Amino acid sequence: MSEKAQVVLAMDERMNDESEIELVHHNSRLGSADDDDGVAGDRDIGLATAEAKPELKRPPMYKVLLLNDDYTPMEFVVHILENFFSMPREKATQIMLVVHSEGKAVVGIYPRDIAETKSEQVNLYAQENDHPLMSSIEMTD
Ligand code: TYC
Repeated sequence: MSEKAQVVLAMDERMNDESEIELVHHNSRLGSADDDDGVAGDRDIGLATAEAKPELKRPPMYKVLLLNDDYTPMEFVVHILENFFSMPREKATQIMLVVHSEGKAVVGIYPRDIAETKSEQVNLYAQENDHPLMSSIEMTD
């Protein structure tokens, strides 16, 4: 039986770089046989590992807002909502009217990269079509 301490690190798909491994020291177990707990020979070497609970955080989500203006045709806004936000025509029309009367509306909620990309795509597409329509993003509370 070696006196050297050996640590068995176990990582699985639930763990990430910030996951912690908790070391549990077993006293007076030297010479114990391998057991069937899935950690090879932990009792042989006096150390076993217990996985700390992986702390999985959901990514922060961002709202994509559509802003009103006086010039973009309503039909163009409906087209945007159908094609960039996969809304059926009826819902797209309702949301367009909310933006028109309230000044803005949330048209989708996504992880940051996706929200940024959607908003940029909408702004670019509106610009290419010579409409002043703008969207922006905002972190959810
Ligand atoms: N206010 C615009 C009009 O009267 C319509 C409009 C709706 C523009 C929604 C932008 O995000 C918008 N033609």
